[in-house]
Amino acid sequence: MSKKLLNLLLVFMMLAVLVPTTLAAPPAQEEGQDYVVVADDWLSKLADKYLGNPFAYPAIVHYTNQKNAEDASYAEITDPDLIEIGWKIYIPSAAEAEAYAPPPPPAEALELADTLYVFNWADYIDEDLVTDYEEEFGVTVVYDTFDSNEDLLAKLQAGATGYDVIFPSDYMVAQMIEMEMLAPLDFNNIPNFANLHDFTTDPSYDPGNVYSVPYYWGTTGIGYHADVVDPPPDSWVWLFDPEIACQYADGGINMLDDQREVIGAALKYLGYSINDTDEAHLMEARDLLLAAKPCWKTFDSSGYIDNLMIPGEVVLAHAWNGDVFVAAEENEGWTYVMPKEGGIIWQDNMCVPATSTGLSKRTAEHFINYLLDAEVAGQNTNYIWYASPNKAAEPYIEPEILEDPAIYPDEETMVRVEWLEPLSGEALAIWDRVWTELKVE
Ligand code: N2P
Repeated sequence: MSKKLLNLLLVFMMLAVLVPTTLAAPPAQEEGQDYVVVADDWLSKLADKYLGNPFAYPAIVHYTNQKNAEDASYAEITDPDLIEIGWKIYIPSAAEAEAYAPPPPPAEALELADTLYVFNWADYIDEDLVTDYEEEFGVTVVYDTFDSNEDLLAKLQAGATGYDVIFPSDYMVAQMIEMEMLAPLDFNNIPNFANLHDFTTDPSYDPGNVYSVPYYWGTTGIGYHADVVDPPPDSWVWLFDPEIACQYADGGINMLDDQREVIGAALKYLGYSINDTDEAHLMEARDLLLAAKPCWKTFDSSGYIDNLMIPGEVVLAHAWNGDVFVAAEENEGWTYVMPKEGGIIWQDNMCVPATSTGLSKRTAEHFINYLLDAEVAGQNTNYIWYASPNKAAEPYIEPEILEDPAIYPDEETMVRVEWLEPLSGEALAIWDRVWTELKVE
């Protein structure tokens, strides 16, 4: 054999050894198994098949660097060039691939104002929720309270223009819409609106909820301490008939510092509508109120819960239902009744004043959305004891609250209650006059 031929044979023999190695296909990939990378092209075939399609089965190809045991860690392959011969590749099973949750894309940074100015009724939020909001979103909440819808309106009209979220009741929403004081809301920023009960949305005071989102609803009636007020009241006579009311003058009677509530209750007691504008009826109500006034201790709608909590301070109160139950947590014995003549039903709302714009308005809507979160709204209800319009919150609300007909009124009570309507012009002037007389006398 010539030397040439021998060389050729040697080359063939070498090829015979090498070819099966270099041209070998990757092994049939069985799921849930490790494979050691033995050749570059084997690897690149695998990579071609699985990389670049990271979320499709069996896409999660993991590797571990076997050469450096200390550094042996599994990770999703993102770059086949990083992998070398000798590394171990793991192909997950179908179930593993399915269970694999890709990390969520980074949340789009939410830009919010540094400070949010909130104007609400007193004792009408679990303050921990405000603190939680501040901590979670890095917004400082400046929180002020008002006594009544008229107080809220007067303060805004007097130039308190810095507020971003306000909480007017039904009729005041209608009035503020009419006065162009509210901003239309961007519901893209309030997806939790979907959590609300249908019967609380699209109200007559703001058809289509263009400007308002329901916050809480309730009734106005009489709170009494059962240890002292016996028999239990069932009528407004307990507050308006001096013969009865003055028996409790020493124990203490509190009236709400709220003209629509006080005059409305007197009209109801007299058998008229809470929205009556007949001057003779209003004079009758004025006389009734003036005669009963000496029996009362205070007009207070912001601090009265605290007084109800102090034994011996107050025993009878013209009251919003939830407040009485908050007081009862501290001073057992307080309970609430809707007088047989009927009373007032209301729904309070979250609105953005027209003066809040840009990032402030965006942040106001973000805060409104936060308060509509099911868990947040549930926690809030358990704290303030008012009926929540939030259907999704119900699993988080104490059954004791959900099942209490004094908080979620039964049908028999619902037929006796009336909604307030906005007043204007001459009618409003008479109401204002009656109220002023009552307060200054
Ligand atoms: C809570 C006030 C309830 C608001 N203290 C009545 N509209």
